[in-house]
Parts: sequence; structure tokens; C-alpha cells
Amino acid sequence: MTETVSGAHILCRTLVEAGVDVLFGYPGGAIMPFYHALPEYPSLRHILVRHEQAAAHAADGYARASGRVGVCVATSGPGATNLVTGLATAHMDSSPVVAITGQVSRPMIGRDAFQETDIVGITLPITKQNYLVQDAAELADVVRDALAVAQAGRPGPVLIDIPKDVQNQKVGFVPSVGAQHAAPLPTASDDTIRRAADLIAAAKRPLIMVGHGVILGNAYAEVRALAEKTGMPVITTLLGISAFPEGHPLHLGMPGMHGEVHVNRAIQRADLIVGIGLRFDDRVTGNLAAFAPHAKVVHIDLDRSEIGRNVPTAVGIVGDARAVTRVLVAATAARNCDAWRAEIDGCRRPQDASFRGGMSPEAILAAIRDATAGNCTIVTDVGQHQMWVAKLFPYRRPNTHITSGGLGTMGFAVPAAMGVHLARPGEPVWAISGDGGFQMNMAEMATMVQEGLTVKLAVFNNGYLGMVRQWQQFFHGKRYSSTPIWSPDYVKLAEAYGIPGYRVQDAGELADAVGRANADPGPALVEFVIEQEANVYPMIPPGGSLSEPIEAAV
Ligand SMILES: Cc1ncc(C[n+]2csc(CCOP(=O)(O)OP(=O)(O)O)c2C)c(N)n1
Repeated sequence: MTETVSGAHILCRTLVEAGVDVLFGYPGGAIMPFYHALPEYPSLRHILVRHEQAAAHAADGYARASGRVGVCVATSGPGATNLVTGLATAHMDSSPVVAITGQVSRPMIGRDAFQETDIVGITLPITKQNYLVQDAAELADVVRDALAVAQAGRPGPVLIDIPKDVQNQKVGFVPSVGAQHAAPLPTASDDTIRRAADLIAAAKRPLIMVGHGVILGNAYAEVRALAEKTGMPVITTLLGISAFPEGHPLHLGMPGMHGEVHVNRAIQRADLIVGIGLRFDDRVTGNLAAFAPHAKVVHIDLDRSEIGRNVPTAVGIVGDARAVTRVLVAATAARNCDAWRAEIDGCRRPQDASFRGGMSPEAILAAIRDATAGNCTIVTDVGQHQMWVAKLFPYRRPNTHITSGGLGTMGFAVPAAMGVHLARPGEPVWAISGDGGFQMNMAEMATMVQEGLTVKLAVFNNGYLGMVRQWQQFFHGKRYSSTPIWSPDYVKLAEAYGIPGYRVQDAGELADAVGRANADPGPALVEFVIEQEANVYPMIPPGGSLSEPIEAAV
């Protein structure tokens, strides 16, 4: 049955139809018709953020934690441009986000109208697809298409720009009859699977490397089955963390720039790498010319363009991580890699020997693990703390580590954690930031209070933009140019927002403060005052080979 409704109502109805239940946004002139319609759709919960960047990150966090599309909304001009960092972050990490922006009315487009920005042009390289809707009659199809595109195949962000007069335009609307069906994912040929299985059978030093694709594709059980059937040790990239049980005897850890020595050594000695759902980016490979010099690579990825893009591939398999790995497990003969594992174990180093004393990241993270019984989701920002968390937190459940891996966006953790909370209500969510990144989006504490979002905030306060200071120490003769950073009194700040704040300066206070913050019914903040000039070890210098780490002096 056709009804005559405005573009704004069509937008709301198609979102409701698709099962969207939360939007993160900020109103303004060009998106007002949408905000006028919104209260008539109570199933669309709107979270009013304090900056549109936070809306995009929160939608991204929601998407990563729920596996569904995250939606953010902004007005034209500055509202839309404030989304850009969040969309680029989602694009780099393959996160299904749909951004809806208001645009100036059609007759004003191209006239440098007030708050006019070509957001479609700006976001072209950082979206999977984007649309400028010129007629409300197309809007329903555009929204349905956008939601499908964001999730189809390798997920990513999509932007819909809707001129204000299109939001007000009244046209016929036909509600959708039934859900859309996703396009079938590509399947691997028998021949490529057989060649991969033959390589696994013949290898003396094989490894599995898993990335975000294993989490996005829900391939945990299949990857574990492949590892357990063959004995191949498993390496998890930064975005692959929590795709494989942390404490599993076959788990080696994280590779690359801050990867453990034994992990990078294993890569450099390996004769076969089976990469599943990762893109072999430069933070993982270091100097490509020197990466895994003895290894043949089997690369399984949903995105055909990733195969052979960074590393030469012996066997490329385009397909869904779960489906392909399942077939590969069946085609692979059982074996073990005991001698190889013993060789790798011989290269193990004690964790992060440079960070001594009570308030080590290990101790802080152990306190968070204990307070949450290990069942929380950790969302990290970018910097030293991010690497410590990646290396040290004992993840127990799949997809419980969320971070900005590809773009490395400071300011991500706090707003993304709000999205995670809404995707997983009732589960503890800890946003862990440095004192730099926290100050980028700390205004979202107000959002948490106004919207009742229970996010726990951890600030690793070292008085520096720590990771940059570390680079200055190693590569710029200790010239700490613009890296010392002043912080407000975080406890008072939290109190000003009406939330409890705790400062921990001594390891003896950890359990109590973290436990109390975790048990508080709403948001809470814990500041950890940590050693100022601690470093993340080991480190491969930028552009260096994985064989040449800088290690902590012992
Ligand atoms: C938006 C943004 N700006 C700049 C950088 C460059 N950068 C990477 S790590 C870092 C320092 C982070 O400092 P802090 O948040 O205090 O964390 P720490 O390294 O001390 O744990 C900077 C400035 C970035 N990644 N993102």
C-alpha cells in the first residue's frame, strides 16, 4: 500500500524496517526535518553526542561489537566534516557504519551556501559507497541499499547525503516486504584448497596468522580446528586479537612493530604462513623486502584486491574466512608441529622487562581482568597503552578487544566504548586511553551521563604523548618536542560530570579502585598514574626488518 510521506519519515521508516535501534548524532539546520520526524519513532534511540566525531566512532564501536550496522547522523557542513575521521577509521578497519548527513536544499547546492560542503566528494575515498539523494522517491531504496552495502562482503562505511528539501519532499512510500537477502559470498575452488592443504602437509615451520576477517566472519571455531588438527602455531594481528584464545598452547601473540620477539622470529623462520582475514599491513610486516624470507604464503581473504597486494602469495583463496577455513580443515591431514613449537618457545622473552615496579600495565590490566571476571570488552585508544593492552590483556571471549588498528585514531576509545555498551548492555566495557587521547574526546562523559551509558574509563597518565615521546627518545635524540602534556585533575573532572573518579598511584590501591569503579552502577573513571618514560618493548624501527628489534636493556 502506498502512503504519501516526507523524505524524513521515509528515512525513519526504512531505518526501523531494517531493525536499526540506535543512532548516534547531533542536529543542525540541514538535518532538522529528520530530527522533527524522529520522536515519532520511539524504537529509534538517539544518542546525542558532544561532537560528531564521537557519533561516528560510537556507531563504529556498536557495529564491531554487535556485527550489525552502526548508524550516525550529522548536519551539513561542519557536522558532516566532523564525521570524517570516524568514517576513515571505520573504512580502514572494515566496520559497517552508515552515516546520514543533512545537505543544503537542492537549489542551493553549488552556491557556497551557508554550511554547504561537498561531503560526498570529501568522503569518496573513505567510504565503500556514498549517495547524494536528489529525490525523496529514491530515498527508501537508497537507505536499504546503503545498509546492505555496508555489511556485504568486506564491510565498510557508507554515507547518505540528503538535502533538506528532499527531507521535506512528500512522495509515495511503499513499506518493504521482507528482509533483503545478502549476496552469496565467493567460495573457494577445490584446486586452491588442495594446494593449500598440500603446502600445510609439506611445511616444516608453518604458522597461521589471523586478522580482523576472522572476527568479522565469525570463524573462531574453524581457525581453532585448523590449528588443533595441524599443530600450527597461531599469531593474532592487532585487529585479530581475541579471534583465538589468548591462553591456548598454540597461541603465540602479536606480530610486527611491537610484536613479541618470539613471534617475529617465528615469522622470519617460517616456511609457510597461512594468513586468514588479514591484509599484511606495514605495521605487521615491517620492511616488506625482508619479511618472512623463507615462507610461502597462503592468503585467505574475502577481498580479492588484498590477495598479493602486500606479500607475494603462493595460493590465494578469495572467500569468507569461516567457509574457507572449514573446507581447509576437512582437506588437511592431521599432523603436529612439536619440534617447531619448541624452537619458537626457545625465543620467548619475559614480558616487557622495562616496566618494573608496582604500577605496571600488567598489574593494571590484571586488576581490570579480576574485577570483571575476565568477561569485559576492552576498547583502546592509540599509543603505548594500546600496545600494552594488546600484548598483555588475557582475552577470554571472541571479539572483546576493539581498537583503531588501521587509521590509529586517538580519541577513538571513549566514544567507541559507548557504542560497545549499547551493543552489549549489561556487560562491562572498559575504555582504556592515554592522557593525550582521552583529552581528545573526554567531553563524551557528558553523553554517558545524559544517556545513562555505563562505560568505565581508564586513563593511563604518563604526562606525555607517550608513543611519540618514545619515538623521539629512540630516533630523535631524546628531543621531547611538544610531547609533554598537561592534564586536568581527572578525579575532579569526573566529579564535575557527576561520575565517580579514582586516582591510583600505587599498585596496592589497584584492586580496590578498579573494583569500585567496575561495581559503580554508571560510568566511572580511573586514572592510573604510571611511570613517565616507560617504553613499549620490543620495537621494530619504522621500515626495519622483523629480524632487528630494539629490545629492553636487561
Ligand atoms: C588523532 C591522532 N593524532 C595524532 C596521532 C599520533 N600519535 C600516535 S600515538 C600518540 C601519542 C598518544 O599519547 P597518549 O594518548 O597519551 O597515549 P600513550 O602513548 O602515552 O599511551 C600520538 C600523538 C594519532 N595517532 N591520532
